[in-house]
Amino acid sequence: MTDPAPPILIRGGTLQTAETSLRADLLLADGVVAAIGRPGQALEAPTRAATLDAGGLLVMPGGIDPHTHMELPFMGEVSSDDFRTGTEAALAGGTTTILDFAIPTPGGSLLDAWHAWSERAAKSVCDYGFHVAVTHWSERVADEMTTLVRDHGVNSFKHFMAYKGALMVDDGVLLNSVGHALSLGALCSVHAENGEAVAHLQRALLARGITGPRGHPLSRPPAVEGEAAQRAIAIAGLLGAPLYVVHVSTADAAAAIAQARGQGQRVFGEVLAQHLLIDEGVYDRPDFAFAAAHVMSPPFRAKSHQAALWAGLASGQLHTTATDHCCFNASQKALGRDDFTRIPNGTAGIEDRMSVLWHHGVRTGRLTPAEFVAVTSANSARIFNMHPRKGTIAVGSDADLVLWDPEASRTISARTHHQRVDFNVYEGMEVTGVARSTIAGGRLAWHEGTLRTTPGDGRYVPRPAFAPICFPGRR
Ligand code: URQ
Ligand code: ZN
Ligand code: ZN
Repeated sequence: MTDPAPPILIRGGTLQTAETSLRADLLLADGVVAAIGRPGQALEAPTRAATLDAGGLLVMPGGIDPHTHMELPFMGEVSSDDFRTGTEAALAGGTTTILDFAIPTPGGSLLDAWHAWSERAAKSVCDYGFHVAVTHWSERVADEMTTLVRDHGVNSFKHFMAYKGALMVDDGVLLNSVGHALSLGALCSVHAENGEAVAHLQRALLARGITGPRGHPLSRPPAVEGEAAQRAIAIAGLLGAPLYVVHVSTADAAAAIAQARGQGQRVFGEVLAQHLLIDEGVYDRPDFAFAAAHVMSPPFRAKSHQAALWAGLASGQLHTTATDHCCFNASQKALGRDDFTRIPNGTAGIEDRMSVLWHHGVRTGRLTPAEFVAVTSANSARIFNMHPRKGTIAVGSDADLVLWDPEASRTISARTHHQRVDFNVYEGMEVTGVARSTIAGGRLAWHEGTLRTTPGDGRYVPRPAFAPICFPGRR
């Protein structure tokens, strides 16, 4: 752990949170926000303070990416960004906290997984937390969930309804796990795809000789997600438990969430920046490497689904944006050259989420700046019980900030990105909205194109359980 950073005085910026916009100076000290100036009143700089000129810039809460997979062992490979390189890329794009996933081996210990991921994440350069995956059910799983909530700052548990034979859980596991998590004041999330249907369609496509990447979306049509989302929502509703649906990619699932919310059920939806901007046409390219680079689950969809996702974010029926950053190089994706079901699933995105959402969200009028902060930071902080430590600008909040230039432009490319992967799904996209400086834990970690990080600067963020009276799921 490096020495504490000197105080930083941020002058002349516009503070933009999910609630307000304010022209004020900001003083950071000892890793937290120490003072917020009165509008138009210059804050005095203490001795030893560094000063950052934020004239013309927005000062926003650092982005929170609630869905990443650094160095994940998956489908016979390990995702290529580790916790150092992946969090460096996060900072370069204005993200200052990630929530990754500790995933037990099949039938393995959740606690062992949490310890294994904790060791891997120790080299992070920004703050991090873990959702812990439940991949089977037993009394030991229940006991370990209890220990993780009470002693390890875990308040969220993940369930994969897809990936039959690997991570997939059945309804029985979901019922047991969601019910137990509710008693602990913990929130459950689901990867909502019907894994049995996917396996069935995969077999049928391969039997017809469809082995290329085009088979991937054909084996996971929108109905596969819509059915699973409805089923998970029904199970949570039976138990009176809240639910968080990760990487909502279809109008089908978005509608299921909106309908449940309209009936008073506490369901949250997450949208990947990639699904908002990239469509299923990428699988039509004859070039295996290009199409395989886009193999992720859920797959990219027809453009009509993108409109439903944007509408969900603007209307508040979908709540967070993430990246599911889980990248594999071309040599790794080639594992599935003769069989699309063997292509490691996943794409990168952690470095570009904020810029693509500013460019395609705020500059098009789909999102206001306040809504941008809500969906890139504040809502994840609230849903996973990190607010107001994270996701806002308040005295005592972590000094996790991004100095955002709303007018600067950059062209996205694998040739220049910091993600340790040889492909960028946004390759060549010119975006307006750039992180000029990123401050993490009070340290100037990214400034004018240069990273200033030391492995281990990032800290584990324990997230307390919800008290029963205020638990978001209780009617
Ligand atoms: O399903 C996930 O979220 C992980 C395994 C990343 N891969 C993916 O294709 N989304
Ligand atoms: Zn998933
Ligand atoms: Zn994921």
